[in-house]
Amino acid sequence: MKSLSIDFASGHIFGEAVQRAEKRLFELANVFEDEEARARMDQDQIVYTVELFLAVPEGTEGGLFWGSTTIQPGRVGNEYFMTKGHFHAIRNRAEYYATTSGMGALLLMEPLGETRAEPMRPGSLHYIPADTAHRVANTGNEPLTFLACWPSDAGHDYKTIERDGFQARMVEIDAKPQLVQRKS
Ligand code: PAN
Ligand code: ZN
Repeated sequence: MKSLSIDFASGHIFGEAVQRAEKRLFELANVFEDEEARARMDQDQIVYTVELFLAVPEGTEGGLFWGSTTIQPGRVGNEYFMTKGHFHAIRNRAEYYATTSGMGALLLMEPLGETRAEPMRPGSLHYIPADTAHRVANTGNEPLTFLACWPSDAGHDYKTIERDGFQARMVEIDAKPQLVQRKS
């Protein structure tokens, strides 16, 4: 196998085969509650970066993928910068997240919408069960980096979240991160 390495201090992964993708504000329309606030911000601003090692072709049964995500500190209105979030396309595929630096919250949503948050801090390890949508918010003042490992056939269903959103959002209230449930 070609060289592949992790710097555990920073959480970044390195190697010829590592792919990199950036998500900028213009790609996150309608992700945050305050869409007008997002539209007024610098659209080229990077919200998060993903480093990916796909050991086998996507969709292969029985393999594992490895990733590292860094979310910049920031907010859209009072809502923290966060990932788009997704269910896995094959719903019964689980995943691990492990935080290397920064502070954040892992939002976990069950199929009927029940949403909880697990605090993320350096060293925290998170098991994302099957059938659970997942999204991470950076609730701190520095970049938040976490590692991820998931099955190579899991796939990503972003459409369900684009349509329905999460039932709860991580927002800053009285200078503190709080999980606010949607009024239904
Ligand atoms: C992660 C995520 C990564 C970016 O590798 O894909 O953190 O978040 P979004 O995919 O929601 O934009 C993962 O959960 N893979 O399955
Ligand atoms: Zn995932």
